[in-house]
Amino acid sequence: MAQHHQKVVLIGDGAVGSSYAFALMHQGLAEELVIVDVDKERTVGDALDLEDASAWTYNKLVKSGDYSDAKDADLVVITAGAPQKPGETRLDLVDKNLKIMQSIITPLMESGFDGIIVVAANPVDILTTAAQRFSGLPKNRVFGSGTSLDTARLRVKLGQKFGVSPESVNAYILGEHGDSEFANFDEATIGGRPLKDWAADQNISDDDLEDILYGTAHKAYEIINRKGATFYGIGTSLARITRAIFRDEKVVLPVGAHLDGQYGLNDIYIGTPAVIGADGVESVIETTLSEAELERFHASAKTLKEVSDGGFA
Ligand code: 6V0
Repeated sequence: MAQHHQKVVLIGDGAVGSSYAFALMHQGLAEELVIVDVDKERTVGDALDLEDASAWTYNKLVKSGDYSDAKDADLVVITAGAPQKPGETRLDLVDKNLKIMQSIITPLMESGFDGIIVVAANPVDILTTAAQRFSGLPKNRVFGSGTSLDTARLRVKLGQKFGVSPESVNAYILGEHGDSEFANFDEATIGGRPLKDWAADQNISDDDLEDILYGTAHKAYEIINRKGATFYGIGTSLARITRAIFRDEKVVLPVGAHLDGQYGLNDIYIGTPAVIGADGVESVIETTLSEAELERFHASAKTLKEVSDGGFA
């Protein structure tokens, strides 16, 4: 594919944003990275720090900037927001972060920006809906990190349990990025063989798998209780998504995509596998789910709808 100057504007230079910036540098994923935050001094400091890293990694332009820099950006990644405090669920953050989202999207669109927006700030599915509605950009060009981090966590746990690389595990977390998420254990495979067959061979019961799901969904709390925030995992997931867009990979990744009838769900951003390429979400994969899994998907969507209908009514 012919390369043009690929430019990212990162909005939110906190723990998640700076981890993403660092991952981006190391993977040589963008020609230009502009960092925007209400804390301007921090972005200047981070750009200087990352500039030092560029000497040993890839020669890229990193700078502190503002919304006018988004005019010709290909991708805007939004990690700005109040983070989860110990004891707070992601949904508790909704009001605070909706206001922040509005204050970001207005100047972003005034700049003339016409690229792709990826949202990671929480509650991510709700804020992705807000980013799309406030921006008016096509739904395939606004999407969320969704269950990408959760799926990574699940694959790591299953890989450890079954003694295989996480890369060989074809399992997904679907639904809300939050407490109502679920795994497609009934349909998941490892090396093309049903995960449930692997489990039967190794005397791993459905309850054990549910424990793995619980551990996956609650891993954020485990990390937050110890170090106050989680950032390397999501920073790397965002870099993976960026690679898929910039290299037009058309790779299937779990993201927060807009559903339009898939799984019997309408007008909602929620975690599902999707094909990611230069146009953003190029298609949503309606992965096969068992009846029980589909019920969990609908319950998760209901939880989100209640919050987003309240927030946007
Ligand atoms: P942080 O370290 O407090 O950084 C947030 C940054 O946002 C700070 O630098 C703020 O100055 C900045 N900010 C706040 N308001 C604005 C604004 N109006 N415009 C521009 N910048 C602003 O938080 P952290 O980086 O830890 O988390 C950021 C967000 O990511 C939170 O909402 C987290 O809950 C969320 N996460 C999402 C994950 C996911 O899987 N999607 C995973 C982890 C965290």
